[in-house]
Amino acid sequence: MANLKAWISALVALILPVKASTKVTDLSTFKWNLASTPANISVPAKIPGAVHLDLQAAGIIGDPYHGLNDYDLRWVIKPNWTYSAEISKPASGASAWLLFNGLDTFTSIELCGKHVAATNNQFRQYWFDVTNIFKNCSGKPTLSINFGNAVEISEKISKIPGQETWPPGVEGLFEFEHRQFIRKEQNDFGWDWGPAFSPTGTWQPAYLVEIPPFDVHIRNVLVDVYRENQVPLLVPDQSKNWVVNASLDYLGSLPKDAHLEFALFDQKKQLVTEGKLTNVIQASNTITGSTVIAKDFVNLWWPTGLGNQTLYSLRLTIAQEGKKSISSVTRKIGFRTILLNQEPIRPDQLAKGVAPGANWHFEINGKEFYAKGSNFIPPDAFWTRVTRDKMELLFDAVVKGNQNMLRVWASGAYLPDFIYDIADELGVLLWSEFNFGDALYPVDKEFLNNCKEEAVYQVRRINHHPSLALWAGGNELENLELRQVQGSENSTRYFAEYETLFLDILGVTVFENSRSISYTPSSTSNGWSKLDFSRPQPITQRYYNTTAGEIYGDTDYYNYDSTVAFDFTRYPVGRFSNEFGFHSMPSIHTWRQAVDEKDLSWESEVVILRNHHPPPGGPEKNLNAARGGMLEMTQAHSTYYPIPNKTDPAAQFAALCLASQIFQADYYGSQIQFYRRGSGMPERQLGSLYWQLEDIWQAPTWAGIEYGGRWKVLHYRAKDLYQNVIVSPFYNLEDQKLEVYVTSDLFVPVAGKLHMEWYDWKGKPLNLTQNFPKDVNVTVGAINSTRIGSWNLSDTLNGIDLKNAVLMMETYMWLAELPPNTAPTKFYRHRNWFTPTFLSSAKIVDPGLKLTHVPKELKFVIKATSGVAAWVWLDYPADVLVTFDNNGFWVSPDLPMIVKYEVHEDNGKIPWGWADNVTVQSIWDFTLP
Ligand code: BMA
Repeated sequence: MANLKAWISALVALILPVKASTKVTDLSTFKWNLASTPANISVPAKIPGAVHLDLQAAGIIGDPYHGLNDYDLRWVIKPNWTYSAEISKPASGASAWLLFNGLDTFTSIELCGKHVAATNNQFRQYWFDVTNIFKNCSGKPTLSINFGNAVEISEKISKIPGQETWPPGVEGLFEFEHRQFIRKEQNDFGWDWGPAFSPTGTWQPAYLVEIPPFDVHIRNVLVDVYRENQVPLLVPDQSKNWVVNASLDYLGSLPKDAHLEFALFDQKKQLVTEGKLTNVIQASNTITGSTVIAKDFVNLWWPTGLGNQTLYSLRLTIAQEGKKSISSVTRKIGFRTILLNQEPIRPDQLAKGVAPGANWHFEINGKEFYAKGSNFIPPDAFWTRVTRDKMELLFDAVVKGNQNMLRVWASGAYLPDFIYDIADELGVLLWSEFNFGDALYPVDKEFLNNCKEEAVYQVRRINHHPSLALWAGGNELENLELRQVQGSENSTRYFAEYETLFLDILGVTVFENSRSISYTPSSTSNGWSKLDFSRPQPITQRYYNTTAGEIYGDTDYYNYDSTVAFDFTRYPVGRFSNEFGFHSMPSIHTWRQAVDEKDLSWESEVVILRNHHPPPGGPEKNLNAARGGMLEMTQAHSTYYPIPNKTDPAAQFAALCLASQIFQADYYGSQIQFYRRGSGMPERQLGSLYWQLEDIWQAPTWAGIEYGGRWKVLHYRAKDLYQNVIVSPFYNLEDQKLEVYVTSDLFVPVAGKLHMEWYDWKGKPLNLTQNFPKDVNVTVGAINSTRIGSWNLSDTLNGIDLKNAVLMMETYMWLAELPPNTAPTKFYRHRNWFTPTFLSSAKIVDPGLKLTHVPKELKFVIKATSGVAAWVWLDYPADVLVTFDNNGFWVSPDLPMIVKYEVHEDNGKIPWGWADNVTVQSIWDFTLP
């Protein structure tokens, strides 16, 4: 019987010509070997992978993140490394292609002993027709990819006669020099928060593609969703229908009469609409078409906190009239407009008190909103360790932290699609950047062509994600880099070169491919001064041509003189803050992942040398520089808080790490409140993105989330201050004037009460002789702030010891414009605290903290039994990852704090009894031995 079946199907196959289809084989499925002749090493390997990780897996090197391996493993990148595998031979009749989505960075590729190609850009997709090589290949085909030493190659390129040079200091030098000459993740050569491994390997998937005649393989997809008549950088008309423009890049060849079909499905997989795309054009292995979708057919996509994250699946099919489909592909899309509005301040804005100048804020679906978030850096030096699970955990922390936008910083890498997918689903806007930063770049033809290819691939790949908020050309180019060459001998040339790369190449690439996304050449800038869409490159930058009294652009702010950290009169007044910060230590638990027990000390050279701020400035260890950065932290926390002085060395180290985190959180908190208050000030400030969300490794950095996922005090403080409605004190140290503001970023006004109470440190209410309001009725307009009052503290606290006074402020608000006879259901409560002196000199007392675990309700209850507790910190053991819904808070005896928790499973195991090892402390504990 079985034989008969086989015989029949063989006969059918003979009679009916069955259409062969494209076969894609993931190159990871072959058995790879990694070898270096000079190093005399040959080990099993992985693709995608990295040389360091393969050597670690084979036991040749230890954990690259351990101790000072950042320096000690430098030999690894010296020799060339070859990945090789025997791969399968394609079926005859098909054309065969090698397709690489990411090679890091300099390779020479061979197949069957024949040279295929050389590559030199980590961020390009490469594809090679290897049909003929296979045809002439006798025996088993071996594919080998030889990786060169990027540090050495970049140096050679820098020495090419006639190569561009810049004045000293223009290239931000971290560890290895010359990163601006090569298209490799710039922080691979070191950064002030990371190591310099210069990783190498196939960092993205790679494929063998076999394509039969008249078939294709789609290698990249552009989908652009915009409102009819929409022009990038200008306010789109929300009453218009949607245009969906799709463009598929393919390998193989298409018949001339091929067309494009589409089908749009909602999240329940129900068909919304389908049809043929119109205006179909075929050119250079790309097929493009578009359609109009009626605006009422679809729901909008919104960022988290502002609405639903409605996604649709768009299936695109290349088909031929009367015949079967040739190939099809699906992308998740969302319907939204996102604009970076840099238009001049309008008369109606001026009438509302907005200072003249230009706007610089984002608008989602036609609405201004307050962007709350931080800066995203590469979450690992080795990208193949960045898993979906880890990124889901990180983005969960972003959303729980009340952040709606991340800036994907410019000198790392373009994010893989799975991270954009997570952002699409959770509603986290990703301001994305081309990977150029803290340097000026060459503009020779080859370099520009290379950048163009990179930009075309990345812009087209990423554009369909509704989370994509912006493309920026690079990091700190206008506010830092050009500033350094401005007025120099070759100033005009440097500015012209800058415009060539960042406007003519990168800007034009965005505009050629996308009508939906705004572009700005530099992360921090004064914005454009003119747009002229009759030119392919419409932007004229304002640069430094500013008028006194007017406000433009976004700001960044770093000041390592911590003595002025809380002087808010020094913070920049701009339309948006895209960077600000100060470094802090990770917790002792995270340190333990990377350093030996004996090194758990502030004085340990291992700990000190893992501090890269200020950067070592070269490949050698630089203890002096590193000590400088450590001292900044010491000075900061010892100025403002009691100095830990514990006898047990590990306890002392843990306390110092925590002290540095408390300063960091306090400092960022002060700035976040200042920027948010700006939404109701003449600057009409509409964004706060602090530096930086997360860590690349275990070290002192600006991060709010440690490597491994543990939240620092900062992430909790930012979560608290990124709530919709907050109450904030602003104390002017010079004239002792205290002002209190309530700020809201809701789209509609809120009303309610503010309760304020002065206590002494024991928690006893103070009897003020002067009038100070206890309960105030408050209303705050949509995305606005309201000043509650202004008091001179020496008058208000007349006769009271300033060191023994604490002010508690609490809002209790609801939506102001409810329909008649409707009771509010949602309340906006926020508690905040103020002390007229720094805690280092305040008369703090033992607050008598009591911690109770209520396992059934997944919560802890914290009581302060004998005084006000400042900066209460719940700590948990190393072998588990826990996040609390609040931490780093203050508690007074009148109101216990309830803290809910979530345990994040690691390998499905939660250590039994972890909660018994949770501890509670406050700033008071620093005073204990
Ligand atoms: C800015 C950023 C980063 C840097 C950070 C901390 O310069 O753009 O380049 O890591 O500050 O110094």
